[in-house]
Amino acid sequence: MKILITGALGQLGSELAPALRSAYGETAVVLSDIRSDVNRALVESGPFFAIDCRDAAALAAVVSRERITRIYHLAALLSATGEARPQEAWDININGLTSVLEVAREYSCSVFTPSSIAAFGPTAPKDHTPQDTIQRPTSIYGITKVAGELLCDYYYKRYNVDTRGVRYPGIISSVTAPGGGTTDYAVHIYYAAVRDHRYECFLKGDSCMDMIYMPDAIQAAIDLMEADPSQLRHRNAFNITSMSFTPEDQAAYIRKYIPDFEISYNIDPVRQALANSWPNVLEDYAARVEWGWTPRYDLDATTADMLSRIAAREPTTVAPADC
Ligand code: AKB
Repeated sequence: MKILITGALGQLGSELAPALRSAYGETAVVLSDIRSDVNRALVESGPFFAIDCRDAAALAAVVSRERITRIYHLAALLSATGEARPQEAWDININGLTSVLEVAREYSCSVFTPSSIAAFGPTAPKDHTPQDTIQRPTSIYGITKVAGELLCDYYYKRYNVDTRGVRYPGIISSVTAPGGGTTDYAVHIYYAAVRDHRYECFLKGDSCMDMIYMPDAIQAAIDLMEADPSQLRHRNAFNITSMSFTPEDQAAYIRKYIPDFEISYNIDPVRQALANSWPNVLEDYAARVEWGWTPRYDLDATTADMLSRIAAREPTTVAPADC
């Protein structure tokens, strides 16, 4: 097994890379990203190539030289950045994926591509959104995610490329901050809680969305790619969720550890509209049955772990997790 990660310096890639190295071996994971000026420690931790994923020739050269057999294609623009730069979002998300799929076809690689809760729109059922239901997203990011799911299925059916993916909820993590997403608030809130004991949220307090903690997000990416293909009725992409909550709910859990924590609201209409158009809570039965998806972290466990990790790096008044 030899793995290439695109977008390796982003929120998911920066934690997936070490997890894949510990699962498959230090030399088994090659990293790439359009940038090389961030996270120098990761860039210098092993083979790294500064590649724009839209450049299929550059990608093919690395895949061929490094004898890559699996690609985790994580490079993408997220929802809020997408609304600010829709043409660029289409270009990076769709043309990047197309070049990855073409290279995978030529060099017989399997491909993991994340989709998102953004692949659903306001006409999908809001609660317990089924695996297979109407997908009419209203954001450019969501449109690229639906098109990407279909494209991946097409490459599987037409060219037998082993494509698989999950619809990620908002990912909560403490290593690399997310950038340009709507669910980013759910990460920022923990940093602000530790630093300032207060947070000004850009979404309304009752905006409900699915979330997942990074260890579960990584486990899903590894387990799905290791799953027995004969058990997969769906491929692109599986609903998964660990928890579903509002900013008010999250603030209440933070108060268990930081009793004087305060939340206030200054609504960003663009991100509010995105959040309003997405599900409240996904139904993830297909992932559970077809490849054994079982999340470990709920909101309480996520909050305790996030606060203690951030507090370990910053001066803090966070109470111990068992108080
Ligand atoms: C975003 O908020 O854009 C992403 C997502 C839900 O895919 N975190």
